[in-house]
Order: sequence, then C-alpha cells, then structure tokens
Amino acid sequence: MNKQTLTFPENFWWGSAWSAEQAEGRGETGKAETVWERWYKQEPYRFYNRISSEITTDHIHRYKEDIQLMKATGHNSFRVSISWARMFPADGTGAVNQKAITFYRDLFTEMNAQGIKVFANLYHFDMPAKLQDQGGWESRDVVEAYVHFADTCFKEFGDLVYHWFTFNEPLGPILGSYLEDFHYPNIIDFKRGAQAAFFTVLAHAKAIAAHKKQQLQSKIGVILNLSPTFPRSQNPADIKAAEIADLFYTRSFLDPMVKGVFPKKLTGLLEEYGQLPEDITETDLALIKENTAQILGLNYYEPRRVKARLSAVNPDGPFLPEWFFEPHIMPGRKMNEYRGWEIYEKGIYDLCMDIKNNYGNIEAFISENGMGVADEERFMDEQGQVIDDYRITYIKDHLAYLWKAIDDGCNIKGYHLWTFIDCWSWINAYKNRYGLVSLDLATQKRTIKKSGEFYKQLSDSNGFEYDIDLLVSTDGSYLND
Ligand code: BGP
Repeated sequence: MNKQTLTFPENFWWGSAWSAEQAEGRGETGKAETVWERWYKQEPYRFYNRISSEITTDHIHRYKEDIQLMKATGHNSFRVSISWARMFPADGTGAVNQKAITFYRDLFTEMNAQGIKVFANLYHFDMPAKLQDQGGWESRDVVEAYVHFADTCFKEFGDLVYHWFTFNEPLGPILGSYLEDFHYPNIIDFKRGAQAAFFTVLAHAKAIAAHKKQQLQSKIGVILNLSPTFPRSQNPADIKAAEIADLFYTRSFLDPMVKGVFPKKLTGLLEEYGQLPEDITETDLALIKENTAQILGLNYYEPRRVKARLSAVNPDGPFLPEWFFEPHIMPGRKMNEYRGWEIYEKGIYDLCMDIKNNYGNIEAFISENGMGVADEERFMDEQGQVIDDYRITYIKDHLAYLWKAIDDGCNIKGYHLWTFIDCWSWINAYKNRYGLVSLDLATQKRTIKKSGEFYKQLSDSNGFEYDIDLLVSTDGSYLND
C-alpha cells in the first residue's frame, strides 16, 4: 500500500456528457423526425425492450431540477448536444425554431448561473430523417445544411457556450450505417461510407471556419472515440494487422480533424482496393487543412487488440477493414460483460501520450469514459439508492492513470463521465445504466447514486486518495463481489 492524494490541475473540468436524442425527449417545441425515430417506427424490435427516444430522460421538462442535480454531483461543466431536428423542425433546413432557441437559451443561461460551463456539441448521431433521405453525409447539400445549422447556433448561443464541438464520434455513424448494421439506414458499402466520412470531415472544417468568423471567445473542436491499438504479439504479421486497424479506426478522423491531412498509408490502401471516395476537390482539401480542431475531446472506453487473420477473405464479400485483421481476445482480460467491452485503465494513459507525442499536445480532455451496468436495482439499498462501488472503482482507476498522464506532461484539462442521469443508449435503450444519478423509468424519479456522492467529493477536493502501487497492476475484481 502506498496511499497518496492525487491532485488535479487548478480549474480542472469535472463533469459529464450526454446528447439531445438520448436525454431530452421530444417535448412540445416542434422537432423534425430523426433517423432514430424513423428507424424505431420501421423496426422497433431492434431496440432493447422496444423503448424509443420519444421520452427518454425527459430533460426538456425537467432541466431546472437536473441542473440542481448537476450541482449536487459536483459538476463545474457539462456537455450537451443541440438537436439539429429541433432547431430546424421542417426537415433540418428552412425556418429556425424560436421555441428551440428559447429552450436552449434558458438551459444554458441557467447552467451558467449555477456555475456550470456549457460544452455544446453540434452533432451526436441525430440526423433529421429527411436529410438522410437526401443522402445524409454522402450529400454536399446536407453538409451545407449542417454548416447553416452550426452557424445559427454560434449566433444564437455564442454568448453562453464555453466550448463548441462539431461532432461526437464521427466514426460511429460510419461504422453503424455503412459497415456494421447498428445505425439507420443499415447500408453495407465501404465506399459510400468513405464518401460520408470525407464529407463529415469537410463539414467539421466548414463549421470551424464559420465559428472563426464569429470571433467568439470559445474554442471549437471535436470529440473522437479513440482506443489505443495493441497487437497480440510482436510477430510482424500481428504488428502489421494492428497498424492497419489503427489506420482505419484511430487515424482516419484524428489526422484530418486535428492535423488537417489524411494519413497517406490509409488513402494508399483504399486506392489499392478501389475504395477511395470519388467526390473530393482540391478546394475541400485546402479547407480541411486550414480549419482544424482547437480542442480535442477523447472518449475512452476500451482498448483495441488485434491479431493477423487466421482465415482467407471471401473476395466476393463486401470490402471491410476486417479484411486485414481480426480482433484479439486477450486471455485474462477484465470485462464489462454487460456492454461487452474490455476494461483496461492504462489505455487512457496510452491514449493521452499518443496525443501528446503525435498531435502537438493539443489541449484535450476526457470527454467520455464510463461503465454501463444492467439491472442496477440489484444494488439498491433500502432508501432506493444504487450503491455502485464498482463505478467508483472504475472512475478512480481511470483517473489515476489520467493523473499520471498529466504528471508526464499531457495537456489534459478535464474529465467528463458518461453519464449524468441514466439515459437512452440507442439500440440498447435503457438496458445498461451509466449515470451518477439513477432514473426510475416509470416515474422519472431521479436519485443520486453512491457514485454521484463520490463525484461531488472528488470535484470539491479536486482529487482523491489512491494506492499508487495499483498503477502498475490491475487486479480484476469489480462488481460488488
Ligand atoms: C458513446 C456515445 C454515447 C453513449 C456511450 C455509451 O459511444 O457517444 O452516445 O451512448 O458511447 O455507449 P452505449 O450507449 O452504446 O452503451
């Protein structure tokens, strides 16, 4: 045992994040149909227990109470997303919705009044369905509609927002919609996905250009889901497999959005396999080069472990990144079985060091990290409080490695947990609960979990006591056993 107090830099951002579609509920302001609402109408059986995003955590009606809960759980900052469909209820374009402006202005004003910095994200998987019908991110018109939406937000809310983000996890919709069948409209087509990815990067650059024109005090950046990639072994075939997986999943958005250029190895590979997007102009590339992220959010949940493929690829099957590698299931790994994700705390350190060493030590923060657990009622005490010691352990173990990364020179400004109050998790709906505050779905009653009380202490003391010897070992036991 070697207990030490791990103290974080002054003014560290303690908070959490969620998104409009996952928490607001439809409300009465008027809102265009989103791809999630459309998909639910078409295939409700794809959603856990057939729960849609109609009501979710009903934040739109309860935001004042929720802001009090943010304070009670130690938030000095919080990330929301602004719903494009709510701002432009006709079909994502046309006239702006005054009722949506009033809602977001009231929400942000109240957050600021209560000492909670507003981190506003412009896109979190929630495309207006009619714009998806026009091609979604495969369409230049949709890029222009997004930039108009972004520009409107800068003008309407620029005085209230501390930092802006163009996208949350832009890789997610590409994987979900074009490669892995977990987002509407469930296309399997790499080349179309590559075009959509390219236009997402272009939309990011154009939104940054629009933000610069407004000359706001805030910074603008992007939030990426990044996993450090580990080969199974030092065998050259495993190393090559890991290098290619890393290009597809980590460098694909990180390089163009932060450095302004696409990795040559990736574009070379796509060219060789005839998968490069066709609609790319020199003007696009120049815009991307000039307008890069000023701040970077890092969503970290799990490492990526990879090995060389065992079997040959079916040349008649659709092209996929997995043509070049297979996931490696590391013997002895620690799992969050509910979500199927490995828990590897040191990965947060490796990720931060990558950003320090290879991306100019850009100002960054952990924008998501967290543990979704099913049936948390099991852990309720007689007063109805969830005693989630496993979540407290998870947070501390990750924060200890984050502290070490900062100690080793990483430019990390904060930590945001996923999430604040249990919210709707896309196709998993309310299966896994992530919150510092539990939600009774039937009554919408909110109750602070034990982790919420811990988070308040953590934020108040800007640190916590930790057995620093644990930084070199991981022991495995988590769930209240
Ligand atoms: C991230 C998303 C969030 C959130 C979280 C947890 O990838 O940005 O929206 O949902 O993951 O994942 P899930 O909800 O799939 O369990």
